Amino acid sequence: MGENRKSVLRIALQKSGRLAEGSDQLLTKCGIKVKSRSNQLVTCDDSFGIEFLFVRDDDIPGMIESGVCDIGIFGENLLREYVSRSVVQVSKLETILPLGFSKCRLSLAAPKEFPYSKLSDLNGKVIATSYPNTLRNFLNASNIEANVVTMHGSVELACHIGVADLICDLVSSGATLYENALKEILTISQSEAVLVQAQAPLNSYKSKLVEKLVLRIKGVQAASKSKYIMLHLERDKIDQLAGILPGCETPTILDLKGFPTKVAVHVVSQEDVFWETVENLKGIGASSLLVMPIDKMIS
Ligand code: PRT
Ligand code: ZN
Repeated sequence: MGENRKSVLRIALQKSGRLAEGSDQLLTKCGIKVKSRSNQLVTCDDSFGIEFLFVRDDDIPGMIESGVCDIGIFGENLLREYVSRSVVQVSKLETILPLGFSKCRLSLAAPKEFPYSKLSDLNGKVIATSYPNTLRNFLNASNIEANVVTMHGSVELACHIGVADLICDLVSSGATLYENALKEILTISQSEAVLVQAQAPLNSYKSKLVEKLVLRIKGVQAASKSKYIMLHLERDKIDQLAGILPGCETPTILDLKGFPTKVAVHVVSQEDVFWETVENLKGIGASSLLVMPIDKMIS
């Protein structure tokens, strides 16, 4: 391990697939430039001191655990499967932060005609999945004896080709299940992209970089949920704002020249502002309403 490895934080990202775009977008919003991933295995952003490693998502947990890279972004589903691969379940990885994209769920699904009313209906059945460890854990915890068949891809075809009675696969919109005449019968776990590191501590230089990255990600996450709102309102209606706009306990109140009973209110709402909120604001007489996105939010 050379000097260079000590002074550059290495992050593993999925080369291409459902996690790649979300990871790039998040890092870009954090001011980190992810250089082209098309032909290169490794690129870097010198200004942040970070090196990117573009690999298949399945390789990322092992690379973090072995110290080939320091942190990585992949799905919680994969983390769960990786840490439950041994009977002892000793995790050497830990989630630093959930990232809020690539959301999906791991669900059991069966052909439409499969009679299902309770968990024990799964006893004696064959279930095909790419997540055998997670599934076995679930079955054990539920006292179900079923046979697990591992498939790497095209799991949704398993029932039709006679490999299994049910499948256990990732679902997001549900379109794949629908197209294959399958019905979702039970959700085993929810998943989203997560930022992961090894449990073993990083050197202080790298820890500081991770801290800096986490602070930026939290700033981006807080900003994406929040909105900056400006409006005009009768002064005696200010107290009613808190009931309509979550997180607006400390609005900035400004006098409006020529309108002694009215004020201009500037406020950050901690939640997205929907049309219903706007209509409720109009309901207490708000006018000149402006709802603006926030780029960064650091407390
Ligand atoms: O090549 P590499 O190994 O890196 O990629 P991959 O093919 O293993 O993974 P990829 O890119 O398909 O998914 C990466 C991660 O995205 C997964 O591990 C999940 O954390 C997350 N994710 C989010 C999903 C989905 N949504 C998803 N819908 N991963 C897979 N799917 C598949 C699912 O397996 C099924 O085939 O999409 C289909 C279902 O989608 P719907 O929308 O029809 O329900
Ligand atoms: Zn993969």
